[in-house]
Amino acid sequence: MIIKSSKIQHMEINKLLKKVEVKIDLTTGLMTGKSIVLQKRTIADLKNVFADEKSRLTMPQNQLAYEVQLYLPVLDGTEGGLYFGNTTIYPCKVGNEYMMTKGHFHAKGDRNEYYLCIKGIGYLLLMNEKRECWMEKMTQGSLHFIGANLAHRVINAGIEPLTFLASWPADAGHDYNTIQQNGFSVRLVEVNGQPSVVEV
Ligand code: PAN
Ligand code: ZN
Repeated sequence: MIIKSSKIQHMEINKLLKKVEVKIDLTTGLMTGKSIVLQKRTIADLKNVFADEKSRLTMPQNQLAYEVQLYLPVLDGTEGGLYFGNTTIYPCKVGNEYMMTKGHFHAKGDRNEYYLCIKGIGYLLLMNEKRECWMEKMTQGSLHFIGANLAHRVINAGIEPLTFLASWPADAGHDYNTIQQNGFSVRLVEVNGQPSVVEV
């Protein structure tokens, strides 16, 4: 409907409005919307991720380690496309090692990514192709830019779930094999109740 006010013609805003597909609760990081994909990683899925494989095998194999919500509005591999997601890592240790994501390089090494911490306490572990590692502390509101050719993994070093949002190019792809075979060159373990780095 066209509303006439003085000489300017106004159009009802509803004519142009399209439904927002996804909403994010910024207090929890949870995403809602019809096109959200859910990925769950259990203890069983994390074979050879932790140093203490024996301890992992004694844990309930169906225990949830972390889960990911994904919004994938374009086809996988679309050049110029962007993806968005969240990850929640539940607090737990395997042996004395903190719960963490598998970690990966992007298959297209020059594709970058942002992580934004919503809640919890942990570390973003980064590793370059020379296997040099460094970390950034993740706390509510911390923003992390993951540059080219960096493997990335998030470690929950707290006692609450750690949730972060992420956005990355739709054609980045995920190389899990390199980390599955060689791991990162450092691990984060708990010693006397405190996080401590072990070189591998
Ligand atoms: C993230 C990760 C997510 C889970 O969306 O995929 O946090 O970690 P893993 O993929 O290492 O299991 C991302 O980095 N996408 O590129
Ligand atoms: Zn990534």
